[in-house]
Amino acid sequence: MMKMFLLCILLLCTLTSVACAEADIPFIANWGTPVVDADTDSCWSDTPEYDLAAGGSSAKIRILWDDKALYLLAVVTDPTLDESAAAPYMQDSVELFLDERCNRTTYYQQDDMHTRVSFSNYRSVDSGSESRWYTAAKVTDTGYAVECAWEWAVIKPANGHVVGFDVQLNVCRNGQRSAAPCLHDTTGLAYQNTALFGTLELTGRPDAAQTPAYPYALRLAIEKAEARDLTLYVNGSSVDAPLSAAKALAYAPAASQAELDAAFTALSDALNSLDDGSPYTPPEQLLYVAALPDLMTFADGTPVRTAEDWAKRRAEIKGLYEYYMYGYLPDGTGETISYTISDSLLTIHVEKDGKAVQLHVPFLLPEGNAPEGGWPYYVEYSWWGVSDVVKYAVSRGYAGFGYSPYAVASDDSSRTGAFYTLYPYAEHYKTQTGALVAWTWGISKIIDALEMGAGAELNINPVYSLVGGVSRFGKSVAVAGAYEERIKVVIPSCSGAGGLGMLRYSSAGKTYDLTSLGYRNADGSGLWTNGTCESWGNMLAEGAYHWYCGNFRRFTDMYQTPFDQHMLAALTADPERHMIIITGVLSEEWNNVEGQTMAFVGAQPAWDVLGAGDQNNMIVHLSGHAILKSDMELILDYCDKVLYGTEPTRDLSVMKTNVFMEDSNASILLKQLMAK
Ligand SMILES: [Ca+2]
Ligand SMILES: [Ca+2]
Ligand SMILES: [Ca+2]
Repeated sequence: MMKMFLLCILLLCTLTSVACAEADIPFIANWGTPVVDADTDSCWSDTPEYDLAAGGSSAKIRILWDDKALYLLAVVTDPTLDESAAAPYMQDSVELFLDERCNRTTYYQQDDMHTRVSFSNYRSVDSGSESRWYTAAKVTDTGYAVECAWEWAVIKPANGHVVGFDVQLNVCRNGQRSAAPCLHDTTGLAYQNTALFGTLELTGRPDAAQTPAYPYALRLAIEKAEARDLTLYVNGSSVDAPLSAAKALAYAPAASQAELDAAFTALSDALNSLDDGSPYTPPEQLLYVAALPDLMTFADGTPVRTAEDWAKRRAEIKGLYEYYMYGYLPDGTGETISYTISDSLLTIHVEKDGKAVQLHVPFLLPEGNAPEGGWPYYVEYSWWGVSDVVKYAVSRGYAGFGYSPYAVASDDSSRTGAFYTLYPYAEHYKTQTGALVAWTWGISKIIDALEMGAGAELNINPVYSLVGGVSRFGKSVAVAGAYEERIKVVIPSCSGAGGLGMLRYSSAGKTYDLTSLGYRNADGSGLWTNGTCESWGNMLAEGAYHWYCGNFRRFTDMYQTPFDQHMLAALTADPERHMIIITGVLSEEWNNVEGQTMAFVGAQPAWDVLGAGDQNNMIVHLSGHAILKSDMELILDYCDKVLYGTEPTRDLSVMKTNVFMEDSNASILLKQLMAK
């Protein structure tokens, strides 16, 4: 009998633990308001403590809440405090995950946050608003402690409220992360999937509870103000008075919430009204515009009717992108460029202001006799050397280059690499060049070297340039098309958000009939539904914001942008140039597949006004986050025709229309653009 009883208990435990994993017994946050200073207040002893341990490090985690915020205390034991890696998640740090509405979606929504703070109080935000994430940190004899506040903005919290929740400890040494234990998630994928979070129940709020005044929003605004170089602004001194008033209040124990809020508004208004001397409105002050900005209408409402008009409109649009989204490409003034060629490597030396950098670009030359003027050439962004697609181009009589952008600008928020060595990233808007443009600078240097003699030595025609890249490199190629007018054939592939995916339109959740691409789903039909697209929030988050200029992070919403990405595509339009946009569909949904078709179609009027309508093209292939060989076959047939007059063996008209433009697939917005 006893045995039977034990067996039942054992079975019950096993069953219960399975059920727990699915139903989530919530973690508990009790009611209380600590002071966020990295010291353990007495109220922390009123709430449960949870343990995290792995890789020789451990943490004791507690959570409190009040009407204004969720609070986290992590007391960490770690013998080797390390922040030598560039990526914040590779530094000793604590991460908080919250799904305020507890939707448990497999992707991040607007209410979801993922933030981090290191032992030295370096804050990073992967999702969510940095203006809601306040932290304090201190190093202790045995490790470090962090105390954090996340200001509620989405929900009105109450007893019994359950939110999605997790905490992760990043255990690091020697620039490497050796472990990342999480309170609930065991997959390490919570950064992209909120369904993996545990849950947290808010409890203990007394009926008549009063939440003390919350000073941390104001303290964050003060930090933001103090980080600015106010001498760069025409009216920099206008911040002085609201900043001093804010500092007097933010640490005053008797300050009321109304006083703190008023000081916050005054300081924020002053910061948002700083005049940097540019002709542009600060991003924070731009109005929300839901409709697509019109490509062929000047900002003052005048229509664009002629090629001359377009040249002016192009300058107007490019100025907006430089200032608000990507930053400025230096014009090369003050650079001294030389090159060396050995075997299959072009090395470009650039000196400026006493600093010197080098770019190493491997290349392959075709066999046989070059056409008059030298070989045309294809440059592909790839950190992995000369790709098979480049080799195919070489077999077709195009010199091939494998351009490695990461040496030019590191793919993280450190703003390092050859470009930033010569052009340090700083606060003035002209020095805020984002990585996509910095990578473009490397392409410019390749063309410079070919023009100044490397082309003659290698028998390459510097004018006949094709430039391609995929994914983040596809974004950079789309930008390069706008910024580097010497690129003759611009080939951005799978560029998505920040590239040629429209900002104001997302194909997420929409169903398309892909029959004409040869697709059949399990039911035998050609219907396919687009999953998640890269979100606006993702573009502004840690891991992506370095692709853009500093001003871009000041937008709160995509509807504030004074452009949309058909306007970026249109900046390539030129009687002497060509655009070939590429995207896949299956597994490419992140890239806003129909949204890229809108950029292609929406740019067409600029090509048409220049009499170059045939030079705007797009390839949609069924599957592959890549420039496929089949794409390159079409592209090179096209280039042979436009560069040398060779009749193509393939039907090039397939690049003027695609599956998303079919009547049953095109959204109303796309149909409107097609009608222009
Ligand atoms: Ca404290
Ligand atoms: Ca959510
Ligand atoms: Ca460590």
